[in-house]
Amino acid sequence: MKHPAAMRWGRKDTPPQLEYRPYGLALNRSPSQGGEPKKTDIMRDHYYVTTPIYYVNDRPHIGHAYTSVACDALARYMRLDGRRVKFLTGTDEHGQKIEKTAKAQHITPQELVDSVSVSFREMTGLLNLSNDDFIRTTEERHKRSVQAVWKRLEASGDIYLGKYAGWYAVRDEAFYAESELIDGKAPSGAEVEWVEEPSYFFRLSAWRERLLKFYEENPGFVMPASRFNEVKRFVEGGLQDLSVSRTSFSWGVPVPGDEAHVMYVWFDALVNYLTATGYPDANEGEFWPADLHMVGKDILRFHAVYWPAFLLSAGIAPPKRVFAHGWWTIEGEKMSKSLGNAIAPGELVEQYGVDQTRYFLLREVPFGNDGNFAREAMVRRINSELANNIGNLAQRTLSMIAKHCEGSVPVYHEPAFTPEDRALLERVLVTSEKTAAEMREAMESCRFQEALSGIVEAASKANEYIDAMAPWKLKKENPERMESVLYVLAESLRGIAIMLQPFIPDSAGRLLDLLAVPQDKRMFAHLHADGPEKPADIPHALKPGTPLPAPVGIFPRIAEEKAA
Ligand code: ME8
Repeated sequence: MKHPAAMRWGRKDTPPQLEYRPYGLALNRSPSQGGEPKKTDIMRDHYYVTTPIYYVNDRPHIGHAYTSVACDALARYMRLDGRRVKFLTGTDEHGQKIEKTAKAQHITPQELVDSVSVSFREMTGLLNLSNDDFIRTTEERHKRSVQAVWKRLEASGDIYLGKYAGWYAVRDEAFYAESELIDGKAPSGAEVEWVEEPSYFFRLSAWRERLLKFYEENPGFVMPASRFNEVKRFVEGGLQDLSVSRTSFSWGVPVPGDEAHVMYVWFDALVNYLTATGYPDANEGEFWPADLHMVGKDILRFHAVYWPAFLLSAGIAPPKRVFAHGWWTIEGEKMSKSLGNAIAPGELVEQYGVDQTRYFLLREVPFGNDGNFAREAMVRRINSELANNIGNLAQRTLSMIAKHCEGSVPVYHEPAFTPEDRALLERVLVTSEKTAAEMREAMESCRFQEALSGIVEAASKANEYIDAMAPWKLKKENPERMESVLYVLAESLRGIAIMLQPFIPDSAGRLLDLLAVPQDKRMFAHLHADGPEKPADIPHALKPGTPLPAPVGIFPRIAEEKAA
């Protein structure tokens, strides 16, 4: 059956009523298919995003899950927006903290890192992360890479041998000046110990002006902006040379040419981002510089001060951006080992579902701010937005189609879309060119909450439309109009499901399956009907008559008592 409205795609005498600007998929078109590629197309081609590599002295908890899920949403979003993505995560396995933890457990550091690294690898499966690589700093490829970077710093004259005498916090794996201590402890509250030993230093003090110049030339280097100000103030205050090797323990990468020293664990750890691009064999590789290092606010200094200084000294471009996110408290309390209140990602996934967990983490708090994890809030979010709003829209639409349209995509009957139809489709699809542009901007600046609330709002509009149109009444009065209304709703659902994919990939995918949307028609560019090749004033990609699978519920309600 040919969809009557589809005819309009070929009609030259009907000018499109809305301006049509292709995006997304167009980026993948070769010049022969679509003219000269724009400069921005090339710039937008690659996207490299990283999580911090996690210390294996601790089991995965909600803090790790948070960073990882945020990076995954970005990676998935960028792929759906037509970019070639590399998404890296992994484990940080050297240093005194790991050596100490192993000793306390009467096992070797190697045994410790092998067993705990597995639990972080398992977390990637649990949370449905789409990482392309999982790096471990004990891997051979990494040792070669760190040593190669070290040699470059040495060659540039920024490394010298001296003696460190000062405070060190094993928990933070960080050196502190006397003036930084608060009541004899690190500013983080970690215990410090006095360290006096031979050490190689990195001439960080010489990098103050060059770093400040780099910040000035790259105003988006650290986000949020308030965090960038903190970084700048810290650097403006003057920098001391940084101890980059240790001699009092051996669990680390040996310093080339002086095996009595192992490299400072943060030097070793930061280089992981470069190792994964193929360094040094492939130089910096096609994905360098990284587009985004996602980190918690506690480790911003390492990423925004030390790391660009190391790279600039090595003659390698620094990453384009570091985003420092906030911290979660648990039911109002600081998460800590002594309180034993850390929540394992597996526990949440088991109780609420993987997409529900992902959704809550990114929806609840503006990214960058601190947040509080409360089960009650989680259940409320899941029920009101996923189950009652989006789930209900899907359920009502799909079950009416199953019942009254012989279980296949309904026909949109001419004449053309009514103002109400148009308003909804424009909100969900066409203006989603606007919505999509807004979403791209939101995603590029990690405003996940905003991106999600836009989608939820679109679903509310669709629910208002279904109530106003009351297709159940039209069944007798005007069955053709009922079909048109259900068509518009199915199209809206398609748009909503496409946009939800980065956040809740499994549920969104199943929703698209229920709409029989082919796997290769699920990119952001497909929000506009069949993609940029088929401009239409109002998109309608779903083909009337296409058989649909029997509808099933996708967003279950969580029983309130479960929350207790
Ligand atoms: O720092 N809320 O590893 P890590 C939010 N190995 N995020 C939290 C959190 C919380 N309550 N608790 C921890 C390291 N995090 C280094 C990184 S990268 C070259 C090396 C976050 O396992 C924390 O902010 O201690 C950090 O970004 C991440 O978990 C990893 O912490």
